[in-house]
Amino acid sequence: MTKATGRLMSYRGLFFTIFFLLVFTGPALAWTISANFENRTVGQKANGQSGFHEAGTATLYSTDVAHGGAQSAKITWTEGITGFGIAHGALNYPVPITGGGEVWARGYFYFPSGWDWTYSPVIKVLRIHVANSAGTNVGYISIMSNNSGKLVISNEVAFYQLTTGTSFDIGQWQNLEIYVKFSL
Ligand SMILES: [Ca+2]
Repeated sequence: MTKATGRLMSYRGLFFTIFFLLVFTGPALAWTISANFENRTVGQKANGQSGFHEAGTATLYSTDVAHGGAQSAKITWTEGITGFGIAHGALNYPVPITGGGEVWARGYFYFPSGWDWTYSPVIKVLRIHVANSAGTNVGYISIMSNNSGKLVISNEVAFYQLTTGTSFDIGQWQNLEIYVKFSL
């Protein structure tokens, strides 16, 4: 049996702003996690109430652009770095999702004009972490970018990865969604 241990991670952002809404429903219970990044101190790490559970050191509350309200999380990505520990935000589930459960993840992303996707091999944008019942990492269900800004759909659990013909938008908000139903 696999279960999602509750890490929804996003990487990348020369400065991109994101709004997350994560919804889970199952046969016995349902919960929603959302982050709108409102009413928090601009320039501080985008953690805590209305923010991520774990934000990177370059993931900060901002008023530069907003999808809803007045604020978003701004992730500053320095050209050439991997972004690990710096340019990410994670949300943890209150309880694991076990076999047969479902999860919907949605994020609103804004990549500003001048954004450059050049990287090898891929850039991780929106991800759901999957572990086995012992808590050992199994892989991620992801939306990623290839090095020319095409959406890559990846299921590491099933060893499946597809590069689509669809490009990420630049200079406008876009809504990315992942739905997963976990096998028994
Ligand atoms: Ca907002």
